[in-house]
Amino acid sequence: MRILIADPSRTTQHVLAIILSEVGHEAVGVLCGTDALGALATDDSIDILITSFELPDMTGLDLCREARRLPADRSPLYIFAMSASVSDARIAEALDSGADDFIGKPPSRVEFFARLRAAQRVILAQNELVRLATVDLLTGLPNRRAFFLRAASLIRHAEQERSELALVLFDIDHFKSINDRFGHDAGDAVLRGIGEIVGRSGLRVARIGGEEFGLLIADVGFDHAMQRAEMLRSAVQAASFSTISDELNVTISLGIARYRHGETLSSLMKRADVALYAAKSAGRNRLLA
Ligand code: GH3
Ligand code: MG
Ligand code: MG
Ligand code: MG
Repeated sequence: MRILIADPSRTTQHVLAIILSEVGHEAVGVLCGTDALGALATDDSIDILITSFELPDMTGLDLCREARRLPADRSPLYIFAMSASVSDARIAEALDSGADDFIGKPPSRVEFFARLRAAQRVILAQNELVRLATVDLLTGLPNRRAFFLRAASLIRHAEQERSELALVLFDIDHFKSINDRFGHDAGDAVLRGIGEIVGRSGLRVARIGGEEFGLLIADVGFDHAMQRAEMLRSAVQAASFSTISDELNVTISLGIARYRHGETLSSLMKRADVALYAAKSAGRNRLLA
């Protein structure tokens, strides 16, 4: 696991990091609460925060509370509060501030390792729940819920940075007739195949409905976003999808909308959906803005 240590002493950080490395964990240290929050916000691979009660810019308890307010799309975080002075009141205060556990400073090795194993069980279970809640079972792509969480987060980002964001919606053409002619299993195989194609494209496409997909493209110019969407269209057109009995070809229609600062997600979705509808009406297998 990756562990962030917030402690005002480099020596304490170093000693803890060595103890943690003995049981295979990788630790990084920060000296204050502000740096800890920065690291947690930017590095999603950190599973555990160990914070001292005493930090130069805020208390460890404040850090616990702030860490619990990180965006909902951040991966689960387990928090140890750590203090040299141990009392029932202090332990209760730490847990009530958002810590999951409390350790003495320095921690007793045997107990600390057991508490880390307990933490690891909780983290694995939480990550599994997140996976079940955010991954589409059939295609392995992010699901509708994951798509909306990410969209909210990217709109916040676009507002803060005044940066570019584009939303693409696409839908398989005449998909009903694939089910009708070749069976529902063949339809499922095509959906899985679409999952593989978009997976290879490196784009973070989500399955937001039966045969409808969504893609958010942040921080690139609109022309570039259109090129990426067009790349998807031609990749799907070029692919052939193997079902038990047939090799099928399918196409997709895409609508793209450029985020306008201040607009809501539902307005952006609406505009992409209108463009998708226009692409269908214009003959399908095309991208329209
Ligand atoms: P259009 O080009 O206008 O999009 O035509 P279409 O036939 O794709 O559109 P329509 O919305 O009428 O049909 C979508 C079909 O997708 C209907 C539904 O049975 C099928 N579908 C939705 N989810 C699944 C799924 O998980 N598996 C399979 N096999 N079919 C699905
Ligand atoms: Mg549809
Ligand atoms: Mg349809
Ligand atoms: Mg369709």
